[in-house]
Amino acid sequence: MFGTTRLMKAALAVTALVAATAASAQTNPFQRGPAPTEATLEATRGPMATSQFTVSRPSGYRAGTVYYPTNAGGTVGGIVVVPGYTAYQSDINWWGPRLASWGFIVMTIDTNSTLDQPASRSRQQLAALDQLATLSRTSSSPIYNKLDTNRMGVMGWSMGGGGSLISTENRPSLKASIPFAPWNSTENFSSVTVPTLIIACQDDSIAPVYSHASPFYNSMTRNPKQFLEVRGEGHYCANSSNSDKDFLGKKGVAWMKRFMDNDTRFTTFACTNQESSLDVSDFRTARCS
Ligand code: 856
Repeated sequence: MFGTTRLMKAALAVTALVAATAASAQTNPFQRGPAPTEATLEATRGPMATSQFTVSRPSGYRAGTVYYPTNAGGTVGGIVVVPGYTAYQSDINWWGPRLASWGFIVMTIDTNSTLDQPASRSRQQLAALDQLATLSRTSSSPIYNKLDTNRMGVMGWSMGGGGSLISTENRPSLKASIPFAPWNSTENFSSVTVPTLIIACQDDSIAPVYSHASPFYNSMTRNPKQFLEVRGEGHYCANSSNSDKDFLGKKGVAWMKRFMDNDTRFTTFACTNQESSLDVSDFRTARCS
């Protein structure tokens, strides 16, 4: 009664052939959205629609806002962005919709105390990543079944950038990291293997490049890495308040797409410097391809 008929077998064979053909045309299972152009990467929003919600019961950190794509066409990677000393989500939250609209689930957080140091900021960042994973397994959550919990990344400003560097030391399974204007009390991040884009602010007097971003970058010897120094700007150079976000958004999105999605359509934008020296005062990179 339940035997497979000759017709059903033929239909199954055709289905398998179509699936195999589709798979050979699309070999990267993590690819989401269209191929980028300079113009689309520099635009205020990427190709996907986004929505957002407040985390109702933050676990291990004070508060969180989740930005997510509503039409990504599959699961996406997750990123937690941490602000700096005395700072709040509003200082860094422009990254939320910018990255989400290219196909990432992004949580910006407030820390338990605004005075928390980098190591504490890292612990809170990892707790927020873990809660993102939990939310993606919770049927009542807006991100239910939308997150690929194997592909997670970190970002942070100032002491939150120092925290992001510590997070990659302690959780090498992370896929990508972008500390901006990072501050930390020690300079050696030689154990980091996670692909790391450090955004430095040339005229930073709070986390001076020569004693923070630059030595952090130079200490790393094992990972794809990049140092992008924004000319003529201070400690807030990659924050919500900056008025020149086009190339920073492009670089941030490209770095995350290349290393969290393994999407080589973004390699040129991720791995080379295409900016005018009027915008970028120093550029270094290694093992990026
Ligand atoms: C905005 C990091 C000795 O260290 C400092 O004075 C210091 C100040 C600020 C920050 C930071 O996270 O800035 C974000 O306040 C270190």
